[in-house]
Amino acid sequence: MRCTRCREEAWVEVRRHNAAYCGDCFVRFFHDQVERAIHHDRMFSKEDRILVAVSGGKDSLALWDVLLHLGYEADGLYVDLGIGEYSSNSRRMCEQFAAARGRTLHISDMDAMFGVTVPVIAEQTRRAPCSGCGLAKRYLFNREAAERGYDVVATGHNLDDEAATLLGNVLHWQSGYLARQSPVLEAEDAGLVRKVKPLYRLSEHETAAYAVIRGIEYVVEECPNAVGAKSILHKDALNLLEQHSPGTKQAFLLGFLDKARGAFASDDPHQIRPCIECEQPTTAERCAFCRLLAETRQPKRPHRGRRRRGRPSADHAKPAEGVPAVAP
Ligand code: Q46
Ligand code: ZN
Repeated sequence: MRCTRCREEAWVEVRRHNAAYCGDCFVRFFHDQVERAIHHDRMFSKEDRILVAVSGGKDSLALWDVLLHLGYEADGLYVDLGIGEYSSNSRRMCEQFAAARGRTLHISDMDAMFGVTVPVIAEQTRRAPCSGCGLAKRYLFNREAAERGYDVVATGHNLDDEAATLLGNVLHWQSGYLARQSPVLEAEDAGLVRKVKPLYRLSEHETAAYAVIRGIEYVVEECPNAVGAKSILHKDALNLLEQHSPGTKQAFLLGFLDKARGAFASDDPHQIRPCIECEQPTTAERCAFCRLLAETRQPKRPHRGRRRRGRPSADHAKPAEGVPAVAP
């Protein structure tokens, strides 16, 4: 197989574009796709300060790498969730990445800040770990970005993540989540920071190939709580369709964004006000994160085999989709 651009030996095939690239041309293709997303969706400009939510995984570190390469002003934020060895390994990867490039990495350590970790929240509240984890990440991404004066938070959601989330939301007709599924979530109210997903046009396979070609070291192990996540089943289903018909995932996602998303837009008036405890924006008196902390700190109730609540998301620095940046 030859590179579509320079006719050298091709390393990476991009079947949905009917193309294949050598290492150098693939990196160019990847950068072009990210630039295209940034401009097409007016995500940010060279003047903006960008905070990249990094998990130590391939997607978020690849994203940080591309943004720096393209000349954007991008720092990192790592949220230490306290999930044993997985958290310590992924934190180390982020620290190494930042140190090698001389960039700032902010760290939000849940244990140090609030005296709780994701396993403790799950244990005390009987929620599924990903439920508390997703809520904590959404809260901390916004709060850290707002307090540190960043204009935008960028997450490493890729085409596979977005298409799988869309499939899950369509299967259950989650109209509220469908309305909010977008590569850009505007900061509609004071205290909220814009959220963007510059990798939404690139597949998981492509971000992995980019990380390898660019020599980015990342954590390969998955979070132990990701086992059995519905999002993995949805990804498998879409991969099967993609195998038979390359371009299915992209057509599904981009078609939805272009033709269908508007149909779910709601004009529900919601009033945002500061949480009475932490002053972060919320639609309730006390924000969802403060309520979660209170629930966690209550004396433990006996476990009566109650079903765990909540749904998982696919990557540690990628909160479950469609859920408001600040839950009511
Ligand atoms: S880090 Fe957190 Fe993920 Fe682990 S606990 Fe679940 S949401 S799986 S993406
Ligand atoms: Zn609060």
